[in-house]
Amino acid sequence: MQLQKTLLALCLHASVALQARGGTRGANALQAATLEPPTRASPTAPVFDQVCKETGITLSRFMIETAIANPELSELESIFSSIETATKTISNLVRRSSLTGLTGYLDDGNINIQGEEQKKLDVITNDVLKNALRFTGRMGVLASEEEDVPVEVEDESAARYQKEVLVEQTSGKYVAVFDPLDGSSNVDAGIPTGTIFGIFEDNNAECEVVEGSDVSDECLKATLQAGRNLVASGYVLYSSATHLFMTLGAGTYGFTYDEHIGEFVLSHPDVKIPARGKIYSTNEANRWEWDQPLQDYVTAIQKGEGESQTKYSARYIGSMVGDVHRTLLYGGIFGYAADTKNKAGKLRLLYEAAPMAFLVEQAGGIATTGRDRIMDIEPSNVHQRVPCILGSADDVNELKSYYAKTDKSADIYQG
Ligand code: FDP
Repeated sequence: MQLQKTLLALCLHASVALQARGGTRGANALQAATLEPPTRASPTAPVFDQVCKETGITLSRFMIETAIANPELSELESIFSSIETATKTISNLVRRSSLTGLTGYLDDGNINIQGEEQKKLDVITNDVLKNALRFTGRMGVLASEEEDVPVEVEDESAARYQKEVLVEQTSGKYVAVFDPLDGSSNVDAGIPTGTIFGIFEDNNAECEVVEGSDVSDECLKATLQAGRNLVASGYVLYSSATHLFMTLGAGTYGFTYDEHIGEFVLSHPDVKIPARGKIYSTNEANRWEWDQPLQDYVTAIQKGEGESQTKYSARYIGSMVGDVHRTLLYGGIFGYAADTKNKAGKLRLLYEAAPMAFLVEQAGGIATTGRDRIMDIEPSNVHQRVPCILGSADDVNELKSYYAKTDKSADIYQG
């Protein structure tokens, strides 16, 4: 009894302390976070009036409170629980890969449709995430970077059997899109990698899977949605710590994996990207093949001749989750632009650019092709690529002003 009283006192004390340093800003901060006009009403924020010092606010508690405040979102609780389990497993697999023989490429040299050789970890992490999601019973459709199943693309007959939509027939009302191990070309060198995910509502009642037959057009329609329809998105970064950053459309929240209690704990409430940074992050080896406005912008910030009159530094990991994570926390601009060799850039719209755009916008940033908002692009192909430039609002707007001075017809990307 005495012990219970002491624990309760500790928890109540911790609650006050967290609020006093502004750690959990609660409903108002959550609701004020949306910059772009939302396509659906923002969820009501979870409120944490008591926080236990010993555990903090776990992701499970965050989702339980979210479901209490928004009963229509209650199914997301089990989806996040499955993402949590899968990404803890992936974090462990990545950390131990040099000891367990999981480095390198598949022995049979599997090449995916985009001409990339698949790593052992690409395949295993895909299975982990796919299985975790499919058994929630909440999923109608899953689309992953790593799946080899027919998908319909624009150029009908020849390109029909490309790859990578896995359709599960369940009663679920959600569609998940994901890249299980983004940046995996780096993984054997101990460089940060990550999982990116997005959740849409399955708004197509006609999507029905017939075993042994192709993916139906209705199921593809359920998958091919613009980013503005996302209900949730996030990433998990596997680095010096494992971080899970997510949004449900009312602010961006960051959790850090606490290995001592085996839980993701809220560490970055209501993340706000600085309005301007002084870091640019891009693969500059492509510079001579970029659009002229982008070349001119980068030259200006390198010389300290941009709007802020500050000389910028370059930081590029070459692993999107790590580069976006740093940009969210420190500010600045990250991008993979179109170049004359890759006319739509490299990043995939559905499971890389759009989920990251949602998260960045919810933190007060911007994500663009240079001209158009990433969230408004309607995908026509599951594996469609898109130029993606995102980050601090002032930095991205400055870049956009260079494009605005020129005619779109001169752009490499004509999407
Ligand atoms: P990776 O090929 O290692 O999976 O989209 C994949 C990605 O990594 C991103 O994570 C990263 O931002 C980009 O490619 C890096 O491409 P470059 O090597 O061409 O810079």
